[in-house]
Amino acid sequence: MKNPEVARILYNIAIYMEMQGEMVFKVRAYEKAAQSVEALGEDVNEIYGKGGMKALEEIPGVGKSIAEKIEELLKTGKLKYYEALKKKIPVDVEGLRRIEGIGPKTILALYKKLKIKNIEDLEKAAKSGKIRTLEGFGQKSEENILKGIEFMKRSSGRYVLGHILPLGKEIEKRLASLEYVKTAIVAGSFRRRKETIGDIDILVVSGEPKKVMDYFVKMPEVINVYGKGETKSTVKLENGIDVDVRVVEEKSYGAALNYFTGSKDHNISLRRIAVEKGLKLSEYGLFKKQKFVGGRTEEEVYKILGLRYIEPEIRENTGEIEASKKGALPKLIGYSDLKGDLQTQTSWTDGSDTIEEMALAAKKTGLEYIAITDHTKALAMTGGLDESKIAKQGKEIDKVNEKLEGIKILKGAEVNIMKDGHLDISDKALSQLDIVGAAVHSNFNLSREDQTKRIISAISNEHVDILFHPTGRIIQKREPYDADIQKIIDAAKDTGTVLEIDAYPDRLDLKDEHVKLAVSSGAKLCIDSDAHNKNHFRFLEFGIAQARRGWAEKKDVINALPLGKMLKMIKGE
Ligand code: DGT
Ligand code: CA
Ligand code: CA
Ligand code: ZN
Repeated sequence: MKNPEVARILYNIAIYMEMQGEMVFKVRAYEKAAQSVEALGEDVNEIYGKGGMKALEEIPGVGKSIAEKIEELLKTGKLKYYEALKKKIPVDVEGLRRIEGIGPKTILALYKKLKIKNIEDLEKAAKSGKIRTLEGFGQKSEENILKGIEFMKRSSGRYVLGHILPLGKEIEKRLASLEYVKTAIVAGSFRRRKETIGDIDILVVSGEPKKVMDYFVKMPEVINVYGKGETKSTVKLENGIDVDVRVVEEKSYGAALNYFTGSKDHNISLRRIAVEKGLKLSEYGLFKKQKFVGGRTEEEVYKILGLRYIEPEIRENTGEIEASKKGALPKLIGYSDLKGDLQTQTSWTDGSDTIEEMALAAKKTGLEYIAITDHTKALAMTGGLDESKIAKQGKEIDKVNEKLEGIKILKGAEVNIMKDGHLDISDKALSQLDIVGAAVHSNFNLSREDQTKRIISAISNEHVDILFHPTGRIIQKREPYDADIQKIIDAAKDTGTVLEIDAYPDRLDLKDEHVKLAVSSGAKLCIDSDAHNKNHFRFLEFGIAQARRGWAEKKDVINALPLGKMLKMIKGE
């Protein structure tokens, strides 16, 4: 059993526990452990193989009892405790949970009263008007359920990039290391770092395609072979995703990589330019009549077409080709340009690790500073801090700062924007902090006008430095709240508030198009991991990818600045 499956079972146990009215801290313990396992850079089997139970207990958020459960899963592929839960309440908790607004308590009520076991049952019941008759539900909640089901259907069949990236890179590495393979690279939407991907497209250069095909269809993750050809095969992996592989000749590598990276619309525009120049562009190369004129590298393809090289993340046919022609492409922020991280949570609230552990992990990632931004009191379920706890945490941060070298810890908070736009922490307490991030965590369903006003009113508070996860969407789970993003961007610029790209894999909020709007409006951005444990700093890569997709440059991102300059910028000095 691999990490995603172990994490999935731990998440499901948390849902069952919450359904049964278990204590909040127990439920959170399973969630934290699940998050941790999901974010591990290493295979949990290897961790266990090398260090046994002890090594399992060293995973952030994993204590003895959860470690024992993981051990049972790894050893037997099953968990008696989980099987018993499923038997007692035989519902598809995972599926139902994916529908917005459906929590564990609702799942239980729907099962007890209407025998609803899965999404199909739920849709039927909602369509026939049965839900509105239940106590605590109304016509509005019935409509919301149907909307939620619609949304889920539209997004299914795609995978969150951050969940697939480690596996894609691992397969790429494996293929590249074969002695008969010259190059192996994942192309497609994966290479463009789109927030969700439909499948994994791999391009291989090899003189022995047959051997590549044999190896590929026999990889341990493969559960189905749709087709195996001489130079092209497609398989399904155990986690459900499809993988295409194609072997090409060295001479066509650039053209093929360009073609299979896409996007399709970008390709179509390139082909048009080729035609205008009397050429033909295909995945085999650039041709004049029948004669090959180039295609060994992507750089060569763009050059012959009279273009500057275009980074994969912006190949969406949204102006990059014109910009390239004019020599006006942005110089995208690089994957190692960040100096700090301005949103992290610790075990003071819903994170798993201490301030010191987080700081050390950040330092190891190569960062120079982090802000500790635990939740505040209105988010009671996370144990949010009040003014006195914030002050207490500040003292603790002073102590850790004295002890550690090479990393600076900033005092911060993730304060809640209340329904009317005021904050749940006093101005006086906020004035003591280095970094104040404000965020919406409630009342997602206000009208567009009220939501916009609420957010603008919050960021107009002089103490607020950053608007965290500005639209609140969760990929494949929750739509962004309805707000006028351009107005918010303008207000952010006017008030000197920074807009966050939250790098958490299923947030990536701002979206790429919002980033582009923010950049062209002159608002400042930051890219934060939203880390809830020490392994989460690697999420920053996904946030950087999102920033690049939105054409952001280093100068647009405040945490690409060294500490002193960043603080000056954020405090408007
Ligand atoms: P996905 O998998 O839905 O996230 O998106 P992509 O972009 O990876 O699309 P996919 O896997 O269908 O195809 C990979 C690339 O192959 C795509 O980005 C561009 C190229 N391609 C696929 N179909 C066509 C086509 O009909 N015309 C052109 N010009 N290129 C295509
Ligand atoms: Ca693809
Ligand atoms: Ca494909
Ligand atoms: Zn938040």
